Amino acid sequence: MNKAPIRVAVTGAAGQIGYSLLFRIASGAAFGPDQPVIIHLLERADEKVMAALQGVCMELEDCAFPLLKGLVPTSNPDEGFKGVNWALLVGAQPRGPGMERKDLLAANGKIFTGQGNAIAKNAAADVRVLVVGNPCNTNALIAANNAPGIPKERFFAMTALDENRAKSQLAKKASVDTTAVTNLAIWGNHSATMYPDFFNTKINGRLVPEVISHREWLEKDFISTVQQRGAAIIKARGLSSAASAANAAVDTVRKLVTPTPAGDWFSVAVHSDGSYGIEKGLIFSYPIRSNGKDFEIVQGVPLNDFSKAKIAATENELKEEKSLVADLIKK
Ligand code: NAX
Repeated sequence: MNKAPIRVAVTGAAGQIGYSLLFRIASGAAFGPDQPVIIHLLERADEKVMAALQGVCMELEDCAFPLLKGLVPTSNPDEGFKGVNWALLVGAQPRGPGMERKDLLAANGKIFTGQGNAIAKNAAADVRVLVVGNPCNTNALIAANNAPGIPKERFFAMTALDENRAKSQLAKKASVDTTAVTNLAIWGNHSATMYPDFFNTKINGRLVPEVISHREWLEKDFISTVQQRGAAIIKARGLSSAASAANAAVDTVRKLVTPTPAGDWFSVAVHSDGSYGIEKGLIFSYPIRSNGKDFEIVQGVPLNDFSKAKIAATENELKEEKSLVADLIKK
């Protein structure tokens, strides 16, 4: 094992997603089985929270993970992001029952301006940032616009949980393994407007509408099940998704640092370059491919009128969120 350790910051490290995510990172699930890691655990400067964070660190130590080369628990963003190659921004105020994401914008805007700044000041030159904390697209937009010197293409927001949820629903309906489902793009915002494009998704290499003939189920039940899954889990558990969200963060990192299998794509929200007519600069989920280092937005995916209308709706929501945080976005 000759690789030098990379530094990975996780914010909200004492929270429920953190409690799953940190152990998966330390085990090698995200960055690979031969990649040592030093984990920076950033939390709020609150006595109780910092005590809980110490407990998490003790448990991480007690796993004796071979790849874990250091822990940096802190409430100081400068220390939290010092020299980090990846920053996973999980910490935010989670959505509770009945709370709309727009209510969260104001509360979270401040966190992400500060963290964008601290990342720009302290992180390694190759830093990449994945925002999980909701509303994650707009939080990523705020962080990216407050991190001078870091290319905006290095900021991502997580839609892999939506992709995984959609894959599972389709696999269940078609009675196939989830691995049979490929080319599933989530378009737009990680919110109830997000569009899981089943028209271009494949099951064992065949387009979904050829395999699942129940069109009404696809256009209505499938889409709304995926869109409302987060709310359904809050209702059932009394808490928002945690282990599945951590798993999706691991999937996102792994897919960005690993070449995408030929012909396939995956979902993550990235800085829009105007592809598919989406407003430039929005953090928008697209079909993405990676060569293990850089990513590209897959071009030429056919979109019918149904898809175009859904994508326009989610784009409009992101434009609206952007307008609500306009004062936090530097020109
Ligand atoms: P928790 O409330 O369990 O944990 C959040 C943690 O963040 C807390 O420990 C809190 O002290 C910490 N925190 C708050 N402000 C901070 C700051 N400025 N710096 C560092 N730490 C800070 O929430 P959890 O269930 O872990 O969820 C975290 C975020 O993920 C929420 O915003 C949630 O809405 C979001 N999610 C995003 C998903 C996605 O697919 N993008 C899905 C799951 C989840 O809902």
